[in-house]
Amino acid sequence: MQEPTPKGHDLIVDDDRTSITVPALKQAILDNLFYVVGKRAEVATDMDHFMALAYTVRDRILARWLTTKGDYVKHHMRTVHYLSAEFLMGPHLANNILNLGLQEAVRQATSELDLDLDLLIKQESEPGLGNGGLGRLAACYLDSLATLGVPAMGYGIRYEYGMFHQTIRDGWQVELTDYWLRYGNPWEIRRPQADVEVAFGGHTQSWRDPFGEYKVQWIPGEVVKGIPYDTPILGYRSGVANTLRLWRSEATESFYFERFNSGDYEGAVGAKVFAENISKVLYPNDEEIRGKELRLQQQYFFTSCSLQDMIRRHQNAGHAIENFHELCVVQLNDTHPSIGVAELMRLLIDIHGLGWDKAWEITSHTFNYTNHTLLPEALERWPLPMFGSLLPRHLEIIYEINARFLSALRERFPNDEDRVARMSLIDEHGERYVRMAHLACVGSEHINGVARLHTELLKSDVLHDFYELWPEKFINVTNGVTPRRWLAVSNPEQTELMISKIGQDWIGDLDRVSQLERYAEDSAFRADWRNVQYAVKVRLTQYIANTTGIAVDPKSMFDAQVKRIHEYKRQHLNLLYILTQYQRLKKTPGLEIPARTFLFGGKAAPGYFIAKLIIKLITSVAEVINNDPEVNQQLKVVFLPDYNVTFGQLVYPAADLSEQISTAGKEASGTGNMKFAMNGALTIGTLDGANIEIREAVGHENFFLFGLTAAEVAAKKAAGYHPHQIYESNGELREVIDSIVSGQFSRGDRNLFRPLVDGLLNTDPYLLFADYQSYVDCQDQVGKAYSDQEGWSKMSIYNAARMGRFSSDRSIQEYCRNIWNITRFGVDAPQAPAGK
Ligand code: GLS
Repeated sequence: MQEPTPKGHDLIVDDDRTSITVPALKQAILDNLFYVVGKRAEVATDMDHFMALAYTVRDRILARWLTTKGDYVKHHMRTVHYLSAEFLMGPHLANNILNLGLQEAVRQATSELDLDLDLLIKQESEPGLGNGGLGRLAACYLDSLATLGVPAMGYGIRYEYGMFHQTIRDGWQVELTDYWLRYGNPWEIRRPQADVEVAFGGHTQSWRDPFGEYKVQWIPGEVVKGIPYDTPILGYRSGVANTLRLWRSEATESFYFERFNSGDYEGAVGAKVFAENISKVLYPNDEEIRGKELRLQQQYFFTSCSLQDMIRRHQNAGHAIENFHELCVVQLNDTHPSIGVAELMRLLIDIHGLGWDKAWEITSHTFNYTNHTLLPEALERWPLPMFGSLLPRHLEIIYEINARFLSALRERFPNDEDRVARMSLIDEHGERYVRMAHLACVGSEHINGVARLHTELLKSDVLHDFYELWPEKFINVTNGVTPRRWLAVSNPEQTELMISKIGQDWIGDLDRVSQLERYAEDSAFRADWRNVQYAVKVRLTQYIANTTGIAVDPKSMFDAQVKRIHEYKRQHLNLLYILTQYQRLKKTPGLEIPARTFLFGGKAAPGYFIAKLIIKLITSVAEVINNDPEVNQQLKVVFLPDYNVTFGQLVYPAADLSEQISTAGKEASGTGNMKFAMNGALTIGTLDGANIEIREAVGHENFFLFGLTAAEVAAKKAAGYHPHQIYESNGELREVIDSIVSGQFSRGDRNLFRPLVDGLLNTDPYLLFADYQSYVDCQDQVGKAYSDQEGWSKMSIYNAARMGRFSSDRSIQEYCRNIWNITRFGVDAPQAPAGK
């Protein structure tokens, strides 16, 4: 079906209905409660009131949204399309209220209605449509794009079930389904008139047309429908609202009824199940692929929907298909949507009748590819037979792209068949695979890593051959995070203190946070800073008591490691230090160390046994330590279940110390490291990912550095690494390892943690033992530094004041300038009404 072209948008203005005065807001909440939710105030639940408030806020976004859309079309603006299998948006309400500038008005309106705004905000179930950093980065980027007024659209999948919920039973992770849509989603608008069809399977037919042109037709085995659901993404006080368009898969009536009517009832139901399955559930694996067919179906489904939609909108706006790449730019968020390269070729050639060369010119000037990981297990490859039976036409196109690419390569590097084999889009070593990262590299204008070290390692290692061929394609864009959600929304106490000294411009322009620096030397300000941090810690303390029953002391140092559980992130290195301290305290009761609360949070992929065992070890160590009166005044260990965006908003502001302790060369960037430091936490970390740049920005003296560098890690591995020797020679480490093996933390069971310990003793692929002593020494330094509260506060303020560079606004400006060639933004954007 045709989506109507926007018209009449200039007529839409803020009217009486969407006024932002307190009386109007109150009336709107009551109206929405009655007319949309269908409840009277006397019987309405907190959830009903949340819904009424969310609709009230959404009503105030709509005019901006429709106007923005209309303006982009009217002014023929080059538009970024951010294609991502994951968007980890987190709850919208508080963020939208902030971005609209309605914090005070909404607080007053709700309070006059006897409603507790904070309680209503907590009702929102978060759209957890992502695993971790990659999906959350996409969400931060959408916020910045709208804030900067960049014409942009996010495209992804509307998973019916998002990231699983984690509970802990008997110390183990247990996964529960995430029914995030149970109560409905007040932010999205279903747009069935803009549906598209996506084909799978079947076969192709080819022929020569009367002019001798080679033509191909794909006769699919299945066709499904993609229905878009649109969510407005409002910029911070910019008056701009971009669109996040997520696709849901449904059965096409024609396919379904044809089979039904011909008596093939099972086939009809099967087709429906096939269709609906595609957008059913998010794969809960971060940085790992398993060659699952459904995942390829998901990737092709949303990529095809999005490209068809882009072409349709381009043509509806009156533009010729030949100019597609001039107005449309696509950013591939990792390799997940990289099938788009072959799909755009198919659409341009088979559907829009262009020749190969013109289609390739358009395609190779449309796409850009962001790589997000160096882990070899995350480089996507699809077994050729599976790929060919699901996407037969795309395989043909990929063969053709490959043939042309390899022949150019042979010309450039004659007699270098090893290089040709390494770079081919098809992996021919043993079982044959399609290499998606290679498809993305060949089809993209730019390729970027997400931190300086990461980009350098892409160039020197993972994508070295492509770098040698096309050095000009490689660019670094260090990640950033939005200070709106990660400071202004999540840390109102610190925000208020900052505003009292340096005003509020930094929320929209984080470079201005540097004005805070001069207060680091002001002892009265430092006292205020500490008071604020204490209040925030009390908030988290209450949450911990309510969710885990564990009493922690807000005066103790909050030492936090929250992120996915993964061996390379080394939560177990953190544990080795905790156990070292435990042994020391047991040997020397009364040992003077500052009290510390070790906070862990994070989910393990359901099939990742060692990661799950690490969780079990954390919870087991916690049980022993927290119940040991000899140590539990100085040490506490807490595993906080179900770590997600909502919960991150509680943890980042409350941490004193941020653990960023991955093996150097493994964490592409990290973004949690930025959220912590912005909130005034100090970092203990390796020279990995963005840690390196954070350390440079905040000053070496305000960062706790330890461990091997990426180059040293590589050299050590190459020289032959023997963890067992380190175990033999390091007394403290040996005692710690022996205590785990002895069953001390597993109720006498000596086998429970054996797989973990044996892995460390025998191979230790992430070099925990090599970094152990350096980490322990550094942690001891942290302890000493914390004892000097004045000194610590100074370092904390310097951290917060020097994080301007890590705003996602800076990253997006770099993408605009260096990758997307978008310079005109914000120009025609309508302005938000003044006032708070
Ligand atoms: C990741 C990396 O592991 C993170 O270091 C990075 O910050 C993030 C966003 O670029 O991407 N890659 C991935 O597959 N999951 C991630 O979190």
